Amino acid sequence: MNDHAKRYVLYGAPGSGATPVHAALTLIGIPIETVDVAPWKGEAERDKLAHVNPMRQAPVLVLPSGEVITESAAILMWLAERHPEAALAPPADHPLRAQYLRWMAYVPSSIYSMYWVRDEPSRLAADAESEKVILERTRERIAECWRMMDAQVPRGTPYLLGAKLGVLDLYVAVVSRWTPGRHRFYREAPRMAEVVRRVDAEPRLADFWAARFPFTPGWEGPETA
Ligand SMILES: N[C@@H](CCC(=O)N[C@@H](CS)C(=O)NCC(=O)O)C(=O)O
Repeated sequence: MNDHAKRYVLYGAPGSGATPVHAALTLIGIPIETVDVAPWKGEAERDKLAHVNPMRQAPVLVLPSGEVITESAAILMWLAERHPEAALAPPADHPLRAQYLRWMAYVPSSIYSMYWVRDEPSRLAADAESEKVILERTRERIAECWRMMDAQVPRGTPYLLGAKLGVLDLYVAVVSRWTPGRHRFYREAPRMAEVVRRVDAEPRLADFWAARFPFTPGWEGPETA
């Protein structure tokens, strides 16, 4: 067996949906090989994923056995389940298990799915004017979905599901950095704002963030979005 075959291989460029997966693997302590593909940049990049994911989307995690897992939430939940020692999710009998599953399904279905539309609105819109409307409305829909989630998530703990940083926190911390950006997110989702700031500042992830999704000037997005 060569080295490549023995390792986890994660497809997805820095800042993509591969980022929360990579952060979870970092907390678990699993070394991986990364393949930086940015499928939102066009057909040529998407084609680089076709051999592992016919949807030509990232993230894709290829296990040492060769098995392929796609779908960010599924990968995160699977990793948390396979590594209970890392305490990245409430176990099956935990009182917050239902809320964990609820929000892990909500983020990709209600929010992440909007970026397929946004990244290339011409896939749905017939002309430039319609594309503009789609971009405005999906931005507002994303903000509204964060607002609705924020009003319903558990409160009073450092992280969304208790005292420990878990995969839901990683997922929200990364996806909330996409359009309309963190400033808008902080206004719409004050409870989750406290949590994502804690995730940004997590010492075990400091090197990871610096390497894979740095906090460079302007990283929080436009103040007025
Ligand atoms: N349901 C997928 C969505 C993945 C997704 O949309 N990924 C983006 C990159 S962050 C992508 O590959 N976009 C390519 C495209 O728009 O066709 C998941 O949760 O993993």
